Amino acid sequence: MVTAASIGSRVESLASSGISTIPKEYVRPKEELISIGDIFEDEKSTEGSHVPTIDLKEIDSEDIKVREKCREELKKAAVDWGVMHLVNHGISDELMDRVRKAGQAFFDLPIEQKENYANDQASGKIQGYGSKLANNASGQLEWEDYFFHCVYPEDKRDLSIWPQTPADYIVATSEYAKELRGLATKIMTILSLGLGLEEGRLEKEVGGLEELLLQMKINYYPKCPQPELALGVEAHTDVSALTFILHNMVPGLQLFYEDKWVTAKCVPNSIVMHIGDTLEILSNGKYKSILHRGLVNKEKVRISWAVFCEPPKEKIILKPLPETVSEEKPAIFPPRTFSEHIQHKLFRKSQENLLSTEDAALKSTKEAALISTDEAALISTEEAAIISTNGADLISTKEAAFISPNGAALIST
Ligand SMILES: O=C(O)CCC(=O)C(=O)O
Ligand SMILES: [Fe+2]
Repeated sequence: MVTAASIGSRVESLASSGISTIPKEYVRPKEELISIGDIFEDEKSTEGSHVPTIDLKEIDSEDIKVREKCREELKKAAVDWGVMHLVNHGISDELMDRVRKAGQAFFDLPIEQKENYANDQASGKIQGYGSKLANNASGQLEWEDYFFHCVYPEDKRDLSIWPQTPADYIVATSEYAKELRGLATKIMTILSLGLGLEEGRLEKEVGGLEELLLQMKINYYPKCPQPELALGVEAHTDVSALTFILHNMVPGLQLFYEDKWVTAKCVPNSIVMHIGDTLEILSNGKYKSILHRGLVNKEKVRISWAVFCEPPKEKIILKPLPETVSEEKPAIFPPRTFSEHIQHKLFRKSQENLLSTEDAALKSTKEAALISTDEAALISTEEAAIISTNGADLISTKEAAFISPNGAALIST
């Protein structure tokens, strides 16, 4: 029988082994399968809601009216959706192409060569080439390999673990990260003003130029012989402040909006931007961190380049900013460090995995998705280890404090 273990840990090697059915570890639970369709068909559909496209061309226009209209649209998309396609964002098509070419060329290398860059989650080496490890009894896996590394600030990068091939990888990716950092500042300026705060406030609250970390995860989704049974990335919200995503124009991203999975269109030269949990918390829920997932397909390899902008893990207490809290709108998130926030999500997920299959069958997609967190799992393997050994302790000390009304609402619906 073909199992994930018998073929090695890379999804790419599994995909190229000629199998026509996927190992059971990749098959999603029954209740989730209902919502997985053909991503190419979904992307063509003109029905229903669509992820907003925000044109940033006039973001700094001299004409106040023009500028305000542009900023208002960005703010509205952050409030309604928490995700959008950014166009005219100021990063050149040429630079984005170089980043895509470089990442693609790395993944085009033979697997043995990529293994030289393998991460080692067990020893805490989280940067590098990897695949999800089964972290629960069900052994559930995702149909992707990835490359994960810190890309900004420059003094926090470890260039020794970056791909040496192709030659342009380091130059193009560094340049792109610098440009994204500038874009993140612009976006946070507008989101600050949108909350009635001084323009530099959100930037400062997430660590400023020195402490906000940009971590890149190149998601590589091989062709899948049974795409109707698998997910490339399971449903989750990003823990970041903001996430910026490039992709190779193959559809796959879906957003859970108004109780339905909505497929993101492939918008040329755009960057997909998510509001992550960090800004959702700071804004007291005004800006949304939307659930999303990645589908795979039979015909085309999909690659996406996600850059997570994250506050420092311990230095900052994340909680709704006082200006966003009032008698009518009490704080809906208890204070936590970024690290505690991640622990909490992983803890919830591990609790979920303890449920029996019948219980699991009763769960709604929403609820399952809330608990899952891909990026979080990557960021903190040490924390996952703590959770599995000290789970019981955490139940009493942390759980009560961390169930947000948002989470509670999702559980009860
Ligand atoms: O591949 C995508 O478009 C989304 C990936 C994602 O959600 C993630 O890496 O957090
Ligand atoms: Fe994500």
